[in-house]
Amino acid sequence: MQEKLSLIIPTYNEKDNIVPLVERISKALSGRDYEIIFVDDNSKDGTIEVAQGLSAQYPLKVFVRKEERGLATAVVHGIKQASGNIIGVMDADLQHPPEVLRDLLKALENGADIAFASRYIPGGGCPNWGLSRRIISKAALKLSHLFLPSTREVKDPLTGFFMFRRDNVDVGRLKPIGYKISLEVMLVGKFRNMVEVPFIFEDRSAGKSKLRPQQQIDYLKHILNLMSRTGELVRFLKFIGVGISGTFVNLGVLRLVTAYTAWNEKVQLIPGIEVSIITNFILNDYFTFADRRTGKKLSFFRRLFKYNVVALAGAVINWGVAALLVYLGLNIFLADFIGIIIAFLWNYFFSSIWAWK
Ligand SMILES: Nc1nc2c(ncn2[C@@H]2O[C@H](COP(=O)(O)OP(=O)(O)OP(=O)(O)O)[C@@H](O)[C@H]2O)c(=O)[nH]1
Ligand SMILES: [Mg+2]
Repeated sequence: MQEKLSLIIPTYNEKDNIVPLVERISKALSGRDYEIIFVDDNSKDGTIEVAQGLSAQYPLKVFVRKEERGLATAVVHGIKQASGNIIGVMDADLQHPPEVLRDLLKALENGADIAFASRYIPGGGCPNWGLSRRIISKAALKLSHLFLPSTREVKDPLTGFFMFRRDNVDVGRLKPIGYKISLEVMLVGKFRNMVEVPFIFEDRSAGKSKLRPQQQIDYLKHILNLMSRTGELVRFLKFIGVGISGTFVNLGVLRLVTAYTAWNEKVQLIPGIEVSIITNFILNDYFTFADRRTGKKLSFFRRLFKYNVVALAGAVINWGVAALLVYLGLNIFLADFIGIIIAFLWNYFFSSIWAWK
């Protein structure tokens, strides 16, 4: 039997988009069991009336929230009202072409339990974006890949256009902040088979963007919140703690070496660096990445070797960044501090994606 699709569409002042949107959805989904759920945050431009006016002709419901505002929480509200087992989420402004709904459905029918309409796989894209929006979007993507490792499997986990089976998500646990509902669903749900289908992010058909700088702050809060809920924040803090311990090991060994050898100073620095890399490795192996040690083919020595490569490259990066900034006129301590932060993020990222893959 065909599973019912509930398509959740958050709206805020989208009056002129509603009719073409519903017509295109209805064409794209003809012959299929579905409902459209609009969740509107009390628009004053007539969106609600236009949408309600279509409910006699199309399988469509309109929910109006008066107490709350926000894209992602509106979507959660809609999911709670849905009667279908397949949940789809899309924007109202026709930037998400309704025809792609068929590809998303096909992906679920072929065994995916969540399917993302992706801007960042071959065939997808956002050709009309300016440079600054491109950079912000890519930076946001890198942040999620860096700090929330389970998002790395997906090239565009921040898309607002996706579909999943409701049974895979405990809806009561969805507590998103801001805009990125796909990230919240992906990390709260239990998905084994995640698939992406390409789509071209079109120009807004009518109406105004609701994107505000506040959304970028909300995004950072959401990442931090998800890190804390998934245990990744604890992992990150452990990595910082281990890094600090390594600094003391490095200095302690340097003290011994300078006390007991008469080597050249450049050589005297080396044992402390290598010993601290090894103690950092052991602590990270048993402590920070304990959950990634078991069941993996990488032997202890392979992991140690890889971590060594990462940490030594990190040291070179620290030095290179600091030297460049000093060359550009920055104070040497500030330059070194920035070098340390960048090298630290490098170490964390490559430890996570390579040494303890
Ligand atoms: N219910 C509800 N919907 C919202 C809210 N903010 C935005 N939306 C809807 O969420 C969808 C995406 O918002 P947009 O403003 O288009 O965001 P965007 O696509 O990232 O930005 P543009 O490319 O400038 O359009 C649209 O359907 C909006 O109407 C809100 O606070 N509440
Ligand atoms: Mg939009």
